[in-house]
Amino acid sequence: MAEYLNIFTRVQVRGPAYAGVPLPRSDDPRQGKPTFVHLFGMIGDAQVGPIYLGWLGVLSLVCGLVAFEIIGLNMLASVNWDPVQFVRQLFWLALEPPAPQYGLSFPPMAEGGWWLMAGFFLTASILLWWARVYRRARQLGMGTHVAWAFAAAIWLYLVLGFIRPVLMGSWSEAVPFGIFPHLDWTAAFSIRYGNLFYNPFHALSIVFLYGSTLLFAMHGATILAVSRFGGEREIELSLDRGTGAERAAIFWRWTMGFNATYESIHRWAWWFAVLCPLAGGIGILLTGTVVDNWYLWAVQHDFAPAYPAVWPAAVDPATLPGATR
Ligand code: 07D
Ligand code: 07D
Repeated sequence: MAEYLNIFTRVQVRGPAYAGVPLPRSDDPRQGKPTFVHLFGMIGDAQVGPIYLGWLGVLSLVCGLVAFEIIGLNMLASVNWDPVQFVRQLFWLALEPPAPQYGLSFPPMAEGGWWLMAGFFLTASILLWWARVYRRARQLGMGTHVAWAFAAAIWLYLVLGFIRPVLMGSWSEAVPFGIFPHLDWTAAFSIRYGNLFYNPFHALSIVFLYGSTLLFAMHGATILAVSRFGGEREIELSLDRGTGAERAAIFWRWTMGFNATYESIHRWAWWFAVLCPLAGGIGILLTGTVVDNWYLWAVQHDFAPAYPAVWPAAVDPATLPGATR
């Protein structure tokens, strides 16, 4: 047997192509003849295809493509249809939402109308893909955990681009399309609302983000470390623990006194991942609707210190008359 205690190696087991379990009669046939790619086999399964497309998949891809085209062509138009400048400035180009004076109305196409349309098609694409994920899981007799985790990400996406702008009464509150422009929006949002670090839901979201990487590292490492004992056969081992599972558990009980189980570690992972955008979405939803300045909010709730009295007087801009609470 191949020595398995290595970070990179993966033994490639090659059987005959497998189309998957039979599908219900109401389903479409799967597309494509399966092929084998050795390179893919190094990071996953060497078998590529067949893929299930179905009408949800096709519609989602079409809507995604429409959104992608609208965004790309608007960016190209913004550099006067010059392909060289398009490539050179790609990361800085944007399709911006409408200006504040348009509120929630439909603005002229060149002043945010295209943004609304791209947003509509992107959202349709994402929701259709969600339905596809849900349906494929059901058709395979699986649980729908992947779909609900995806829904948590979609929640944050909808809060950022739809729910909060609607509550604020203006599309101008939403995120622009573009690589760096969406980062500029993120930084500006934080400053406008008094530093997002003082938003406890941002903090919670970070806890679950960092926690997810920690759990992922611990779990991935543990399973690799016991793979020489068949430890990566996690499902069999959660029903009937073998020596790999025992060693993995004892390792953590020895090093930190407590161990997750072959089953519970996946619940830890699922909840940490899901709670990251779930908590984040709550934090964004509260910003500007309930709380206008997170620093002042934190001072008020003994969560942050007020600026100390110094001479000459230092003025916190957030406390100036124009600033709102
Ligand atoms: C690795 C799975 C694969 C997914 C990838 C992303 C597109 C966009 C479209 C140019 C982990 C595919 C990218 C389809 C191309 C056009 C129009 C997932 C993996 C590879 N962001 N963000 C990125 C999105 C928000 C923030 C990168 C999307 C919020 C910061 C990528 C959304 C805020 C940083 C990207 C979204 C925010 C990034 C890498 C939607 C607060 C970075 C993403 C729909 C949450 C990082 C230059 C990645 C970067 C980055 C996509 C929303 C903040 C372009 C699709 C508004 C601070 N974001 N983002 O790997 O390098 O995710 O930016 O909500 O530093 Mg972002
Ligand atoms: C974006 C969910 C939507 C994505 C979907 C996928 C496609 C197709 C295509 C694969 C990511 C769409 C898919 C389109 C893909 C292909 C081909 C999830 C998304 C549906 N922050 N911050 C967070 C940190 C600061 C700010 C969360 C750290 C500053 C704002 C996270 C730091 C300022 C927002 C986080 C830091 C600021 C956030 C995101 C450190 C900027 C948000 C969680 C160390 C100056 C978002 C409550 C997530 C949020 C968010 C981390 C700093 C602003 C935990 C570590 C102070 C405006 N920040 N941040 O899952 O939820 O995103 O806030 O400094 O909106 Mg922050």
